[in-house]
Formats: sequence, structure tokens, C-alpha cells
Amino acid sequence: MQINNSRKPVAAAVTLLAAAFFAQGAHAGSWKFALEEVDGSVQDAYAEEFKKRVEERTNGEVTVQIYPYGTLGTSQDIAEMTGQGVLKLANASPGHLGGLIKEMNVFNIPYLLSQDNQVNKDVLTDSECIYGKLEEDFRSKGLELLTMYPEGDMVWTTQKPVRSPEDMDGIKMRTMTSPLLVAAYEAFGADPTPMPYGEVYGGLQLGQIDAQVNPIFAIEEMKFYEVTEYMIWAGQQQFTTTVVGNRDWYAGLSDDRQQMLDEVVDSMADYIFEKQAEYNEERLEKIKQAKPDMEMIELSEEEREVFREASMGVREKFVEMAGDSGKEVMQCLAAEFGTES
Ligand code: 6CS
Repeated sequence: MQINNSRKPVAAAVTLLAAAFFAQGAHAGSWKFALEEVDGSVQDAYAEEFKKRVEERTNGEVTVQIYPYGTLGTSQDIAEMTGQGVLKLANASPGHLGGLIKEMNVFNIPYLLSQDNQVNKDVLTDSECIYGKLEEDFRSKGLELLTMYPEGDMVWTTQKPVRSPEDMDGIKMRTMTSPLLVAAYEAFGADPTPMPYGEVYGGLQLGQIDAQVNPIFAIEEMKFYEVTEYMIWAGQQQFTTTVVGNRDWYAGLSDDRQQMLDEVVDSMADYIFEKQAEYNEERLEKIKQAKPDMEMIELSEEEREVFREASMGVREKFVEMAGDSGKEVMQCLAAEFGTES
């Protein structure tokens, strides 16, 4: 095979960069925390407050470096880099993580979470189903599951009104990359098109996709409202995320440091729940001001019920994908969320 010499300096530079990255990471007091979202996002609010609390609790012996989306790679890239130990900490959302940990697709099942977000927050913080049954799946990928939290209702932004699965016909709906989301949007009647977050604005602008789905704060900060005409609330999904650590790094922390980290993570649950509600409310107002003719459609209970029923087969697809242990987690979570499995 012929080697392209022109790539050699680039390869050498990448190797040097990686070495520098690892060397810094080896320093016990430097925790690299990568986000799937940009500056000013919900994940950024979490990481900034986490940084403040960790640095205060350790009198600056530990410093946290935050890498917002766009600085290191896609969601899949940062989850893999955390599993490999290049990063200590990251956000890894089930919308993408389901490619790596198939059981995490449970959070991509439409209408499985509660319509009451306080219930979702309580379950995601303390669930016996999650922390009792899923931890080993994370560990097998080199990850330690530290916590989960909700980021807001997932809203469709489209070029035309959608009130039924028939209206979804022919709509190229961008989804995150977890495989169950393709099944979910097929069940809703759309033509699902998975792609990374950073490509969505351009995809909408160029007409590669017609629609996308995300919480309001993200629709505002990523400017998706500029290139779509309708915002549609169907209640199908709450955006959830995990905070993960590298497994070996976490296991190798001293008892005191591990306890400090666990306490900081526990102390963050109320903070981030309030922040996401505040961000979603404020950003909706910003969208209304920036684009007064953006149409807002809230589906009625009857209209939502049609989508819910259309998606019931997705639960079987999930069980095919995640097997008996996945089914157990799904049933366990449905009981905790107070919904039907
Ligand atoms: O749509 C996505 O891909 C992304 N959306 C949010 C709100 N956070 C991270 C995720 O990658």
C-alpha cells in the first residue's frame, strides 16, 4: 500500500497533541469534562457549576477543564474517548449512547417517561432500575455512570404542520444516532435521518432534512428555528442525559475524592433541574421575539394518543435489540415513571 507522505506531518502533529493531552490527563488534579452541547447550554450550566463546587471542595487541588461541543468531536467520539481514558468526564446522552450501550435505548422509547418532569427528575436521580441494573453495561464499555438528568421536552421543528402520523409522511426527520430512534420515527410515519448535532443546521438549510427534534433551549442556541417554520409539542420524549466518568479513573480515586465527587454529583440534581426549566422558558420567549411568525402547535390529548399508539411496537423492537435484561429494565422503569410498558 502506498503511503501518502503529505499526511505524515499531520499525523505527527496529531500524535504529539494526543501525547500532550494524555500527559496533562495523567495529572491527578486535572479533570477534563467534555460536553455534547455548546457554551450557554444546559450541559454547560451543569459543568460550570460542577467545576465550581469541585474546585471549592478541593481548595483548587482539582481543576476541571470544560470542553464544549465542537472542540473534541461528536457525542459518539467523546463517549469513546471517555471509555478510553483520554477524558475523565463527559455527558453522554441516550440519543447517541444507544449505539454503544444498547440498553440505553430504553430512554429513546416514545412515551415511556412521565409527562410530569418532576417525576422524571426524581427517577433519573435515584432509580433502582437505572443504578441497580445498568451500571454493569456502562462498566463493560469502560464507563462509570455517575448520574442522569432531564433537559426538557423534545419539540419537533418542521417546515409544515404535523398533527398525525399521516402528516409525517415523506418528512425527513433528523434524529440522533441511536438505532431505536430510527424505529421510533418510522413508527410515527416519518423518514428518519440520523446525523450528528453539528450537521443539523446545515442539513435543514440545504434541504437534506426537513425537520429535527430537540429541547427548546437547543432549538434557540443552535438557531434551528431560523431554518424551520413550526414548533410542535407532541409529548413523546423528554431529553435525558448521563454524566459518565472513565471507569478506571473513577475506581482509582482515593476514598475521600470519590466521596467528594459523589456528593457534588448528588448536590447538583436540584440545581440542574431548575436551570433546564429556566433555560427552556427563557429561550422560548427569545424565539418568539426573534421570529414572531414561527407557528407553535401543541397537540391535543387525542392527537398525542394517536402517536403514542402508533409507537407501541417500538417497545418490541427495543426488546429485540436489548434482550431479556433490556425488557426487565424497560418494565422496571415504566413502573417507576408510572407509565405503561
Ligand atoms: O440533538 C443532538 O444531537 C443533541 N441535542 C442536545 C440537546 N444535546 C446533545 C445532543 O447531542
